[in-house]
Amino acid sequence: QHPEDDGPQPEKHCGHGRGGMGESVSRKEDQRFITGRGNYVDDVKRPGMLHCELVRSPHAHARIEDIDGSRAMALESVVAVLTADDLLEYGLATMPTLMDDTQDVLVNDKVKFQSQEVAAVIAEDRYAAKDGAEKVEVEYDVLDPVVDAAAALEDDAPVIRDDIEGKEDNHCLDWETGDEEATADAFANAPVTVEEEMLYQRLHPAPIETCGAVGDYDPGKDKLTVHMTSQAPHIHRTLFAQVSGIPEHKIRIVSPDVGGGFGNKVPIYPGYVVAAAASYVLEQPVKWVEERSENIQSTGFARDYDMKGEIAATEDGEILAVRTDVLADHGAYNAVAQPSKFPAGFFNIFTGSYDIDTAYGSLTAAYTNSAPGGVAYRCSFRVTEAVYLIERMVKVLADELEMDPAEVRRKNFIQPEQFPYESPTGWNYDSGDYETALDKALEMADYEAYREEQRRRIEADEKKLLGIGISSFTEVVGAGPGKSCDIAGVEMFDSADIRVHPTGKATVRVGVQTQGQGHETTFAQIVAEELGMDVEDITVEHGDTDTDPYGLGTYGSRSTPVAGAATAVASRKVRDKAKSIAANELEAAEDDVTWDRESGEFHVVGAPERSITITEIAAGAYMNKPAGEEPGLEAVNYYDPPEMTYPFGSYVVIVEIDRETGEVDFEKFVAVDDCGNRINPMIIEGQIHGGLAQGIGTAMLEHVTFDDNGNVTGGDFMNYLLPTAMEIPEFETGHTVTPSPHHPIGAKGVGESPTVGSPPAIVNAVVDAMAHAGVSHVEMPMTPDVVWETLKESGLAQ
Ligand code: MCN
Ligand code: CUN
Repeated sequence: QHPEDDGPQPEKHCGHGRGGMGESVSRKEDQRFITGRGNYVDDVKRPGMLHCELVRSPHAHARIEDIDGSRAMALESVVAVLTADDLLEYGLATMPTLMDDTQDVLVNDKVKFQSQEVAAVIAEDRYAAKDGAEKVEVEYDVLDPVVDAAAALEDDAPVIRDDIEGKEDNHCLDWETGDEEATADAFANAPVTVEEEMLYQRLHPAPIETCGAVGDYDPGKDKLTVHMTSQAPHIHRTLFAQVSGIPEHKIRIVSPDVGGGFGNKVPIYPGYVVAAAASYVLEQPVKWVEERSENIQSTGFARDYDMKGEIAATEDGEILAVRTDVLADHGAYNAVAQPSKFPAGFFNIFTGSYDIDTAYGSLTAAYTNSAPGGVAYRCSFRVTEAVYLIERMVKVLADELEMDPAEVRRKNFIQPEQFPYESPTGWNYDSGDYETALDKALEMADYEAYREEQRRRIEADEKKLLGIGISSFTEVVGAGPGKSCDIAGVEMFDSADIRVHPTGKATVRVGVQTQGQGHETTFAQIVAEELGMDVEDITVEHGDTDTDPYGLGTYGSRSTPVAGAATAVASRKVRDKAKSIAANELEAAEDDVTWDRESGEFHVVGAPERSITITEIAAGAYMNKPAGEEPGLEAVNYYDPPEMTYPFGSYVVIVEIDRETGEVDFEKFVAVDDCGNRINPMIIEGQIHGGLAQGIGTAMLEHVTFDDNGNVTGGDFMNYLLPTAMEIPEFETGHTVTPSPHHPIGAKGVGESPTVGSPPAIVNAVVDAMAHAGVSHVEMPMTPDVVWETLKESGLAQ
């Protein structure tokens, strides 16, 4: 922290008018987005650019007997047909996944999931490439597939990973956390225990822009430039260099505008490698952009955790212990996109917002004949699953004890004075005030009145049931610290480089990569706050490994916690240097000059009228620097966070269920979030709205499904249902502010909170509507037919 101040208190004096912290500055990037001037990978065009189309397997499990590209090559515009053999020559037939597994770039021997990449056709235009791909003849020896994790672990299941030496089953990994024995003791002695099984179904992040790349090798400079849809360009370049053997400084990765990532653009996909390799070999630019169904069927899926939850408690609702056991489907390769040391992500925080003495979690993961996945989808690495588990279980406990679920939560919350709080699985929560957030949400939702109305409807046997669901979640975002979080060994720090130009305008470069979160605005706001500059005078750049400082990218809501901190620290370094120049300009001793955050000026102690802004002294750094001072006004910071940040919130969802149709209507949707000090309330609100919409999609609609032959039956937008404006109710948002004590500007991340927090609130609401008839759980997605079945089984259907 800067010695001169304690950081901004934006909620106290937000809006000093320069666009600093706490101001709802309009998004700078929207000018180009809403006028059609965004620049996405598919907008990248190069002279002589070729196009790549991937040939994909129609089978989920099959040995490749032969690939014949001659009919494709016979097409006039087809330039090349590539198979694993061609890539083998360059050592690129396989690539490492983010979890130390090895995935085929193009299938060498055996197809392991439907739509896996088998061959690539390079042609002069996209249509020719597609025609060519249709003409590639692949002979398959079809094998029995297994697409269900439990079935995959049975003794007679076909072995998927026979490429791994000595592998004779589909077991992928085991993982555990907490104290098994102490937890078993607690359960054995507890007056009350409850148990529920729940599936967090397979989802797909489904960003509007699918994945793509343009490989552009320049033989003149011996440099490979790859424009690609990447949430993490720097680490992708390092991995490219390691795999291809091309020196890292000879590779430039540019992530231009990204049309939504949601975790889908963290892994490296075969298409990227093929486009880059083809361009290198052919010495011509090569573009690959996948279609919608290719995106859903072959790129990283999310979730697919089959969970058993258990709570041990006292008669009056004090939680004594939590236990969970998970069966995870990892698909055909272990390619989960999580920090290397966390095979189950941050699932460890399944004790949630509650002060619980003992906990134990265990997990078994299996390989199946489905796309590799377990990518984080707006979830900070399995926190969504953890929150779903604990928030559902608290409701199960409340119903068992016939207690108000709000009361059970209040009874068990970690109290504000307990922070920093160490959870029974060893995680250090930085700060929180859970009860205040819950009370606020309950008040906004008019909770007591709805409880009253709910009772009335049950007594009157009305056609429409009312259900009230609560979720009081705790998130964990902002990976690092580097010592515990890394990708392929590279520690999870992040960075900012701030340069103030002679005319007092600034360029900021950051190591993270926006995909729609508004970084060009909010990072400029941090600098505006710290340097007293106008936000309009600051440009933020990212996504170019040639010019930006190294960073680990944007996922796990880490941009604000990590790169945001780097930006604040770099700003303060600039301010420190500016101070000596200010003293020089003000003709005062440096010790007599102080910084005033409110006015954004340096002034002479005791003579506030003698003041100067950083904009005004910038020229001095280049034209009139004090003796002995280095010229220029620039600073870089690489920030390794001491801890993660723990944003939280309470959501209250009120639904109406039609007993004649099973249709669920949202009557009210209240979201109270706390992400510490807020940079841009409007952008936060946008993040919350988007994430709640995804939470509704999760709870009500979305599911990637398979048939027995391994065909993806939910692999396009006809079958994989995303919520539209029609399904989304009005959201009522509120907030509380509990700053992070270890973050330079007291901010926590927020991008994933709404998706993490909302599904259990929605399911709790639907269950709550039917709880009086003995319903304890409804599986997601809660489509009308699922709800209808539940109504029938519980005798509530009309
Ligand atoms: N913010 C703020 N004050 C805070 C915290 C955040 O003003 N105290 C602002 C930030 O400055 C930033 C935005 O809110 O502009 C989100 O910040 P943060 O929580 O740090 O999250 P990231 O920027 O790291 O974004 C990642 C997160 C993730 S992991 C997914 S997935 C997701 C999400 O953001 N994908 C998105 N939101 C998305 N929004 C869009 N439009 N597109 C995606 O792909
Ligand atoms: Cu959890 S999805 Mo986001 O980390 O890219």
